[in-house]
Amino acid sequence: MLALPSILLAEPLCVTRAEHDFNNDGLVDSLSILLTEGRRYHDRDMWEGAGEKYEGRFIVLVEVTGQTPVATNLNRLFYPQYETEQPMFFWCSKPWDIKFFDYNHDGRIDFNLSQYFSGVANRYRLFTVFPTGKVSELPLETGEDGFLGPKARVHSVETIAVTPDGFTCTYYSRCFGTNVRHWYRWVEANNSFVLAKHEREDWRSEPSDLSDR
Ligand SMILES: [Ca+2]
Ligand SMILES: [Ca+2]
Repeated sequence: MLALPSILLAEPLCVTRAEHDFNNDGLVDSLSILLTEGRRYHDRDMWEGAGEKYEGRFIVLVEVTGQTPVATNLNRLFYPQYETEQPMFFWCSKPWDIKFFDYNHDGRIDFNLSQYFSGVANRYRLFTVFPTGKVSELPLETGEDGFLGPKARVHSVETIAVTPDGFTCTYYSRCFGTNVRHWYRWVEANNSFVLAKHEREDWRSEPSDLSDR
């Protein structure tokens, strides 16, 4: 059961929509995140997650030209470690786009997506889009909970950056009182990313990738 007020919508609400040619046939396809059950409202409670948001049950809908659209339950996709569907929300005070990269360099496009984690970091996962429209996670070997990345009020960012063998990201660690940068490397044999390196960055000023977007 979803631990949120369950409000049936007359029709799904579009949280964000992006275009890409997922099956490389020269025709543009699309990927949308849709709210299918829940609400759009202004959370005015005094906490770091307040603001205008969509909250409830979401799907990722991939529409590949000429094929049947494929819908994936996003609440389950983002929290696969739980037996029950977990609540999710997306801020919407300003529009945001899905950022596409090929994180594991296999020729198939991927994207990052995040959820609120704390006042200083978001929780991210990487997903890949198959030519059929299926969406699945690019897992981390030790990352049952995904990985921490930059705080942002948009839910997909360019600062989860591609490297020659994987990706890197930075977030502020309250534990260390400074920014921490992680490098993840794709291991084909394991079909997952492994943490290859991490480093503290004792920056003197507020870095740009920790500001709200
Ligand atoms: Ca296409
Ligand atoms: Ca890929």
